[in-house]
Amino acid sequence: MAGTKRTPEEFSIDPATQEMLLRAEELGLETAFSRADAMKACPIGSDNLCCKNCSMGPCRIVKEGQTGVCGATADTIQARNFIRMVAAGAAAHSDHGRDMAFTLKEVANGETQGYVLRDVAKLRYIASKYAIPIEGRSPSEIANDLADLYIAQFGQQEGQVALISRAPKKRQEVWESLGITPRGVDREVVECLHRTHIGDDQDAEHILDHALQTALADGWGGSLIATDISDILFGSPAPILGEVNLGVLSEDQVNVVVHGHEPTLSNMIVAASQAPDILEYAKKAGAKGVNISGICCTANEVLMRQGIPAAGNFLQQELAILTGAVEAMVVDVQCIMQALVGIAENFHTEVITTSKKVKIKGARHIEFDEKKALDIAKDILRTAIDNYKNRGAVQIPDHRSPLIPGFSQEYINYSLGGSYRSSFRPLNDAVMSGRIRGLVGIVGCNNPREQHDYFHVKVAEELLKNDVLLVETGCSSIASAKAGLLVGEAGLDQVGPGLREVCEAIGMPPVLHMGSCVDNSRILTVLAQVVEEGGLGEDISQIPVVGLAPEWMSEKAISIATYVVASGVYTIMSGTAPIDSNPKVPDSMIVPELLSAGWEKKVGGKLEFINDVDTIVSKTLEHIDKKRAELGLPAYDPEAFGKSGDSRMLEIETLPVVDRREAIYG
Ligand code: NFS
Repeated sequence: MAGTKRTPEEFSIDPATQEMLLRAEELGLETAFSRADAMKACPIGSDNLCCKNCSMGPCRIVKEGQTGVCGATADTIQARNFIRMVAAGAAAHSDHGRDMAFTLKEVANGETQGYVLRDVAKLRYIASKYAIPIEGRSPSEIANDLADLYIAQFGQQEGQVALISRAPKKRQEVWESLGITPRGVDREVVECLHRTHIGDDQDAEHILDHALQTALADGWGGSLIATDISDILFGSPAPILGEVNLGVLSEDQVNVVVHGHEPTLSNMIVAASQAPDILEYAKKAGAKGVNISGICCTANEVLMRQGIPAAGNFLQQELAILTGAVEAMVVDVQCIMQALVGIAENFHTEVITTSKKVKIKGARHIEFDEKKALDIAKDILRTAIDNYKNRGAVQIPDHRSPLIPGFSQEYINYSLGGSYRSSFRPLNDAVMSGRIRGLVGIVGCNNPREQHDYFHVKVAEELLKNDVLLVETGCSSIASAKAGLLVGEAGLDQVGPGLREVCEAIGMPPVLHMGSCVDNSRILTVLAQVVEEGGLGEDISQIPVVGLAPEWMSEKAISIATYVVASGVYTIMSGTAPIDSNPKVPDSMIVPELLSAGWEKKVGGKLEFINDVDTIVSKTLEHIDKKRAELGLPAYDPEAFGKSGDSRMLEIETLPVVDRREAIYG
């Protein structure tokens, strides 16, 4: 593909994206899509067969028997490069979690402006998991203790990350027996960098063991901390009606797009946008109001809690600016393209950086501080409103889709059993009976080297037809939402008969939106609860479940995939494999083998890179059926279902009244 020029339809399946790509072409502007065509990927780097960890190189391994100057073999180089990706991804998620923990501490001590402990029930529940006393204590006292415990997880040197105790017992034993139970989040990341320095760990398998340990510190550590605290501060998500795609931008309001990952700033901007003084200020500027929307995982954070519309996923960040309708794009950390500033120069859009950790040359910096959160959020909004008068020509694609996000573990538990008997029993039963064939999580990014959204949507559609219940997060969930799969009734005509019955009985869409990328930790705790509920084995590795990251591009995605595998789940990524075999370098076969068969033997989950929708779907279903058989569950049979639920009722209603009784009772 590289070097060739694709059409807008080849770039993306999303009509709003196609329209904006045409506009970019008319205006002669570059986007990540066109840059991906122009930038031929380095073939040695694609296989990860180069090493620049010291200055004796950089070394490139292109033929049999060749090593780096230090003697490093292809497999050592590939394993080192892989684990460095895990370290960077785990660091990004976990540093986000650390900031959340510090915010919790400040909120507990009354040092912030505008934040409250919104979900006290979750605070008490989480605190009780670690034996933090809760009876007779104020929420602030409990939150203070929980914040201290969570902050301590980062610098902990020995023992195990406390949140590991939330994994099934059997899983913990697997980690213990392999010596990969994470000790402290920072320690594992630092050790990755130490081991991969010149002259350290030079055994691919041994290096990759530590990749598992580090990723576990992310999934069952940093990311889970971020999710827990976001819920405590901003509320555990519950279903809410939302909308996605660039059509959510407004023609006659000030558009502020929040982009990045941390919910602390975006939630405050949402709150500030509703303040009377800000509305007044916007009206004086000639606008009808302030319209907040999100891009990337920040979008998911405010969408699932407050119903704030999402303007798009990762590859739509530049396109939002191309509409000419965005007064300010407010960014914090992660997945923010430097190209935003360049494209914004052609419009009136202000790109505003807000994190202490992230500045972009040419962007305005308004640093966020939780202690003055509301004041700063208002400052940012006033800057955007002041910019409204500079708006030029506007072209907002008329595409927006409804969705129902907000399926947290707490909500799924409640929806399945009600307030008094909340439980996962109906879910486990549905899997055991075969109404639901299995569970699949589809997560992760977009990648302009692939057709935008195509893999996410196509794989989802195929699995739904096969009665697979989907949980999604991040850019994947936004892709599915744009395709109409995240609404209850509308999505159901596309799903298999058994899954349809379950969705109708419970009143849920066939694709459950679980949040942002750090919320992949919710998928882990959901799987732990499935095990705890009983009937589907004693360990996550026994559940008929598969993890997919169809359009991945970031190091965070590699960390996620690794902790999902380490938790016992078969995981498939597609697009570019970060570690690939070169037939001319036999040693380059070793690491892909270690990640798949090697890890399966150790942890019960394996990581594979497959670049074809049909193969992804068939391997996913094959794995689910294999796990069903191992559990002694009935083989999946779509013929067995579809004779109850709403479709059956509709059929019965067409019968003469006298025949209905017989139809129902036989
Ligand atoms: Ni996660 Fe990918 Fe970024 Fe979110 Fe989207 S690109 S690894 S899904 S926004 S983090």
